[in-house]
Amino acid sequence: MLLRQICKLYGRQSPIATGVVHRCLSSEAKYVTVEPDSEMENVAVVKMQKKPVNSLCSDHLHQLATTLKDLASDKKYKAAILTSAFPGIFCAGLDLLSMYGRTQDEIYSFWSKFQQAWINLYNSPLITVAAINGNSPAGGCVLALSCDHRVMADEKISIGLNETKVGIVAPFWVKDTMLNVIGFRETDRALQQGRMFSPSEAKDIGLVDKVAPMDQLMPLSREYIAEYLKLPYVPRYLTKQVMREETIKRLTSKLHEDADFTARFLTQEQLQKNMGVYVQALAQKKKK
Ligand code: CO8
Repeated sequence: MLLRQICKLYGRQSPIATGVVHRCLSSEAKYVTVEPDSEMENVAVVKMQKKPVNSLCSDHLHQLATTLKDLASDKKYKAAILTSAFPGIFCAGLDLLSMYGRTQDEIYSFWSKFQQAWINLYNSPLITVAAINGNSPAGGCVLALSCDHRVMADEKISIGLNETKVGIVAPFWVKDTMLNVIGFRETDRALQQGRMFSPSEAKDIGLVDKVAPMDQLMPLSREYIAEYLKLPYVPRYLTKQVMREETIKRLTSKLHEDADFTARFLTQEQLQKNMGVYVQALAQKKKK
């Protein structure tokens, strides 16, 4: 109802009317799969498979969070490769329709799932590699940046935090995640511009570690994991946690404030209007 009212207010067609919203409301669908790697012991392959573009709705985020939590306590696995079941798309980021035309309570709940998925990935004791086999804007880039290592396909695809272009602002912990990988100067520039990087540009600034043909993503991910498996496992992961604990604590000490701020921020009238324009432009893209 509220969504319809908002769309009416801005003279836009409701996503509910178009049927797109229902795609994100199904709680039965399996959006994340885990399989043992076919070639390497102790390695789990975690695949996102939410059609059409792996956008991160509440269910998808929740499934990612629980998968990562389960893997962390599963003695069988020491490493995970995060990738997509759809070559060409790694992950389209947060589900825009979970932020557009929603109530503060809905956004609060959605945001809490995003926080938890990020914490479980960023803080995972496993050796984590993102095999970026497709476009990776915004939340997709956050997932990749939260892994220990990134290998990106040498295709016509891009990666980056494009929030300013969507009309929103990256939260402090997303900014920190990027900052910890590429440093202040590049993060400052990339975030303000909402810049998307080609694979080679991303490699140049250290946003990804390797660029390779699509069919080399898995072998290169395994190569990195094999090197890290030679290290003593517990000291390695404790060191990883020491390196990340301040960044994680900054969020865990204010989970509620962050979700509450986001819920209020995202429901502002002007912001919703801008997001509506963006969502509409995306929907129109195909028709052109
Ligand atoms: N959410 C929901 N639906 C999406 C999203 C998304 N993020 N991205 C694409 N879709 C939908 C499209 O609307 C389209 O729907 P339909 O089939 O009904 O027309 C369908 O997916 C396919 O999209 P495309 O035709 O565009 O597919 P392409 O393969 O040509 O392109 C891309 C794929 C590159 C992923 C392209 O769709 C794209 O650029 N999407 C937008 C991505 C984006 O801007 N994401 C930002 C999300 S915001 C976020 O993650 C913020 C994190 C921090 C927020 C801070 C808040 C305070």
